[in-house]
Amino acid sequence: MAIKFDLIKESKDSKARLGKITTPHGEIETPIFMPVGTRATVKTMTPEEVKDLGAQIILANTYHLYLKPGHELVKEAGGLHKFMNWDGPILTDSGGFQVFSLGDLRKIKEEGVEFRSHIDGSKQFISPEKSIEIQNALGSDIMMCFDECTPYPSTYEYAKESMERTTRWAQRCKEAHKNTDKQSLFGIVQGGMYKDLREKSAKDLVAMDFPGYAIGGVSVGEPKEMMCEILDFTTPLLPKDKPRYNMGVGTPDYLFESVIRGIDMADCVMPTRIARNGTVMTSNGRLVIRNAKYAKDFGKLDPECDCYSCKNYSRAYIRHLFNVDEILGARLATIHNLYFLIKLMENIRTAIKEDRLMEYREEFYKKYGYN
Ligand code: PRF
Ligand code: ZN
Repeated sequence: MAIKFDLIKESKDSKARLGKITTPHGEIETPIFMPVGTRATVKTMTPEEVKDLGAQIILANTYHLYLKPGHELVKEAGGLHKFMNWDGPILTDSGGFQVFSLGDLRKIKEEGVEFRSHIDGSKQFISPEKSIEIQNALGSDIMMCFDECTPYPSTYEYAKESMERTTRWAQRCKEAHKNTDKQSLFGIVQGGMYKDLREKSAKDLVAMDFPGYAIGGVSVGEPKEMMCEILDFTTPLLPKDKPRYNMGVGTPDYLFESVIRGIDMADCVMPTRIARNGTVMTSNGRLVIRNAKYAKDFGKLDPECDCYSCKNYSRAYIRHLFNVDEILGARLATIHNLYFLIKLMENIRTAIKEDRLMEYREEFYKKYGYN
């Protein structure tokens, strides 16, 4: 097996866990937040900077790298780690989610998904086997099964057919995956908002014995309480001794709610995306740096933060950069937002260690302005 998961501690007052994932490119402490580097770059950051922020693993996307520059080129470069100069662990999403986000541009068949490239409109086809071929060429440490993220809302009949196809695709992914000693393939539980479908999906995937499991198809527009209910129901169906991943989740409240329900890994484009629009997360909630009220604010983005941006630059300076469209503004805001979530997860791990996660959550929510 290419990865090893050590369960270090289970909380008494929630389902939160502390763990360690050992990959061929290093160790990951869980629960972990994974910055997103869709096209083999965490936008605006060098890999050295990403590492210095404390990131232990990054995510890249099969779909985007398949279209450009092509997985064969990345393979020729010596794999994704070498191509992008990131020597830490990498997780690749399968392309399923990205292809399904194309809406009218795609057609689902048993064999795979036919779609038109969002770049040049060319006709493309990704099957479970193709997704694995691409991810094998990229050489990521953790690969994901090719799945359908069932939309919300969906009828029971649609969610059932979609989940059953995802399970058949998972079997095909497993059979297509040859590089098992260097790359670990995770299964993805689907089933929409229907508990019996979630149960069937989890049971069938667990029988296939994947080295880790994602809970897919949540945080897709449903109310937060519904995601929590699905997580509450689904995590106990998954093996304790394997990592669990909530895909595409990254607001502080969703991270807390996932971790207390037994989730070990999460990723999201949110921190890097909102940074480029000039929005930063602080211990007192979100702040839009372009706002006129920061014109002469010579304090830090977040008074409690000690990231590179907060140590060296003021709100007034960063606001100025955004107002004159200087790219350093996006870089400094990205550094801050990634650091904020990486630090939050570090604090969450410490709180689990010290048996005070629920208290820490209350304290954080009150200050951040949730509820
Ligand atoms: N499947 C895949 N990637 C994803 C999702 C999914 O269901 C989600 C939904 N939260 C985000 N990213 N393959
Ligand atoms: Zn900061």
